[in-house]
Amino acid sequence: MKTLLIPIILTVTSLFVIAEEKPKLQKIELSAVGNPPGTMKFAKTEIKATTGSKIELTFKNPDVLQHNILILKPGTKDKVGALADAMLTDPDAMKKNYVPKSSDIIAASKLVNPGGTEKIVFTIKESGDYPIICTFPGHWRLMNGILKITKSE
Ligand SMILES: [Cu+2]
Repeated sequence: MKTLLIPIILTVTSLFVIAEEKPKLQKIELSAVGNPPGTMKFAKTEIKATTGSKIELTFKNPDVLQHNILILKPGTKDKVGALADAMLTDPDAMKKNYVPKSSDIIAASKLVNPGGTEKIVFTIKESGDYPIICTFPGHWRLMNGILKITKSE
């Protein structure tokens, strides 16, 4: 009897753990400024999420220009921005969606056409201020913001 009970207890316990750890999806949103056209800014300078569970960021582009959206490691905005500027001389830049190659990039969208929407999904483990930039040539200095990550409860 005792040998039968142990597997049953283990099964019940593991089911409970699965239910507990089922990650919730954090849905957040950010738009480019569409009015006035060509402003080259995000509609908010700061958006928020927490550590641990998946973040689904919806990026909307109501502007007349193409834009993308990148999430960077804290403190790397200028560094990745400089790499974006350097892409002006890269004949494949368009094919790469103007996303430079860098280990400081946590997530990046495709180039989003006027009126378009893109979703990026990523997870962040540590709290901090994560820069958000558009790396279309010349945009990042104006088109930037912060994803503020705090510890999940
Ligand atoms: Cu842009």
